[in-house]
Amino acid sequence: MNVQIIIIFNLLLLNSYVRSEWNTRDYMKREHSLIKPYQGSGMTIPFWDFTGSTMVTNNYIRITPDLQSKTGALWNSIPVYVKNWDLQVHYKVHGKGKDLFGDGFVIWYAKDRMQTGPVFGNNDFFHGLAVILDTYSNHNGPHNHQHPYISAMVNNGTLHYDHDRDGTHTQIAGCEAKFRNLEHDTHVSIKYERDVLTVSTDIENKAAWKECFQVKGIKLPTGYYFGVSATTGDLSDNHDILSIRLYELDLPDDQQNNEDRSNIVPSATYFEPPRDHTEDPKPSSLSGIKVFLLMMIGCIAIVACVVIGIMFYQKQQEHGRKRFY
Ligand SMILES: *[C@@H]1O[C@H](CO)[C@@H](O)[C@H](O)[C@H]1NC(C)=O
Ligand SMILES: [Ca+2]
Repeated sequence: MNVQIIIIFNLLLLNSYVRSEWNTRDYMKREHSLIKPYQGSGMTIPFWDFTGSTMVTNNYIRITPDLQSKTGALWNSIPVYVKNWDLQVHYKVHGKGKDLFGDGFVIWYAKDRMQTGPVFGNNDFFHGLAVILDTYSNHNGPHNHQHPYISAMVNNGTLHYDHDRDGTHTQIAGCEAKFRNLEHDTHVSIKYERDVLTVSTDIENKAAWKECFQVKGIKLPTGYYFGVSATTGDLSDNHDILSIRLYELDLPDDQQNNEDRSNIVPSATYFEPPRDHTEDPKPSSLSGIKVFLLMMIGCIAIVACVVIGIMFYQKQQEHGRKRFY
């Protein structure tokens, strides 16, 4: 490649970058967004419905308060016909609990709306996408990650979200994200572009997106609804939504744009290999150090057996020789 081509190539890249930046701003879809001031006339929010413990104030929408056994939800009332989008949610999860808090909240792109159920306040066996911001680890076993944890699940109506395992068997990807009880603003971006789902966070007060995970091969139909739901149980937190912004991503030369996606079934090509399918350890479980010590003792025992065995064998040989002569 000669220098000229490289320069032209870079200019093109820069140009498309700038353009997509502009487009991102230009194509905010008001009917799928929630920005201050929230209220229209009276207690209603234009384009949004809410249910359960959800409370609308001037500065935030509180899906659950920091009280036990609360369930709330907020649902967009207009089905989404945008095919490539970026949903940016400004949220705040906070509460009195220092070590114990929960349960978290979910950002939905789902077929059914306003249905109360066991998955963070929404129905199980849903159709669509769930991005789960789980603050409480229900699974006491050996998780290989910490909470708070962000994961995604795609469901065609047949999969059960297993709360007791924090959904590890059905998640397509996830990342740890310490988004709770922060002084500064916290944001999450859920980008769905050409069947690639990218979830990014802005929780470090840097005004920049940091990728949490990216998964290819995600098929989502059009005509579903955006929503947010949250629950508290024995443990609680305030789950607040400050804004939701939906940007249409303009993709020139996109063949998919002509494809009818209204009747496809949600699907994911790649699933994370299931993690711990093992049963929960008994309460008097072996801690890591105990397991290590037991393994050490086991190793020493094996070595000792081998050494004794060899000595015994040599003794026998000596005996044999003695007898032979
Ligand atoms: C639904 O998803 C499950 C699990 O991924 C899969 O086995 C099943 O074939 C899917 N069903 C439909 C109708 O797509
Ligand atoms: Ca959990």
